[in-house]
Amino acid sequence: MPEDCIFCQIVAGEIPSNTVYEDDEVFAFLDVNPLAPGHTLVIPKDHHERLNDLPADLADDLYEALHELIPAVEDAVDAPASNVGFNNGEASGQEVPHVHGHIIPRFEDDGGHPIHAVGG
Ligand code: DGP
Repeated sequence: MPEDCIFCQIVAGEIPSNTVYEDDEVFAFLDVNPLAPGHTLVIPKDHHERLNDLPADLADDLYEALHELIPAVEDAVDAPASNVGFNNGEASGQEVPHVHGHIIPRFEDDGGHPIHAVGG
């Protein structure tokens, strides 16, 4: 693991986080700067920078965790929907170069924007 990777340090327990989920391959925790209550980050434990860097079996593991976590996070904060997405590369806004999916709960009339508003 790169020594300076914040998310590797979170997986290793060297930086505290509010853990939402953990299995052998995947870790999920609350975002330190939440865009909505329950904003959760879902990451592979192994260090890979971009979503498209993941080996297929690890991508499957990540998707299976998302499949369970999306409704669980929505239920936890009583949200009817969520934005789910990955910033993939620095120019897209990826600040932490360790693959992470955002689950951002959304509420009726919360004033937020859909993902397709990027650049708009
Ligand atoms: P992105 O822009 O897609 O790379 O999102 C990175 C997210 O990671 C951002 O929403 C804030 C969050 N984040 C950064 N550092 C930490 C940390 O040390 N702990 C937690 N829980 N979240 C962090």
